[in-house]
Amino acid sequence: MLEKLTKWKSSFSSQEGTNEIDDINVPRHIAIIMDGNGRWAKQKGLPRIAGHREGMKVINKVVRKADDLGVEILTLYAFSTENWKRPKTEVDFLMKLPERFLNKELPMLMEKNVKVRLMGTIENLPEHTKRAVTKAVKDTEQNTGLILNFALNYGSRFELMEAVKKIANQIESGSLSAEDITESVLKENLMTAELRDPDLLIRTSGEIRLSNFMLWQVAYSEFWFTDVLWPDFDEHHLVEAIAVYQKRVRRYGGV
Ligand code: V07
Repeated sequence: MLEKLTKWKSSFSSQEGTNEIDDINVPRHIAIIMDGNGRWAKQKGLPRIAGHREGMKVINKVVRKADDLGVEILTLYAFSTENWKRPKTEVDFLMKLPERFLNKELPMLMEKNVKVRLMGTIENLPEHTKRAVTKAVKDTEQNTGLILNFALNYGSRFELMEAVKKIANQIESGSLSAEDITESVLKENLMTAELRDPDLLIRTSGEIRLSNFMLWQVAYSEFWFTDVLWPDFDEHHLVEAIAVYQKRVRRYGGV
């Protein structure tokens, strides 16, 4: 069998040595909980928003690397339905980040043929945020490369509740009967209807929980957790996560 290997030295790796990833078993959908921005700022004596700003810069690196490796879908948890509980000044700042990100990165996304899509409820967002994200989705609609899926004002329980409501409406209107509810009916009513489930879920900043993120979709995903704070995350960490993923899927394959 022909296996192309990419090798390089890594001094940061917990395993110390070369990180090898093979081009064949690259996870097709990677989802990331980008945690630790506030903590990063606090450790540096900076306001939390400085952490968010720094965290935004990381996305460019991760998108480029994921694209280079042939990842098909990259889902990023940008804002949860619970994040509204944060101080208003912080929420206001966060709501400016989609515009800031897109003003800077949309040319790169177009050049890389990246398709931006959203998951979450955009209705409740400030008008300026809504305008920026719907424009990005529209501008990149015809792109056929990496799907960059932003979870924005997203919560998995809300998503599941909405799916149940949609299904209930179909039953009420007579277009579906209760006996015909299958896993695929549920899947088709989720905000990820057109996407495959994540193969790999990454969470930064040392927290080992899902925090209401893609509860249905990660049923069979591999999880990779790291203590690295999101603003310190880079393409080498992404490669490390993929290398661990590949070791795990190869092990299953061997049995
Ligand atoms: C946000 C920066 C990354 C670290 C995590 C929290 C802060 C990019 C976006 C974004 C969202 C939608 C979109 C384009 C870009 C974003 C929020 C926060 C609310 F279409 N980063 N980022 N949105 N952070």
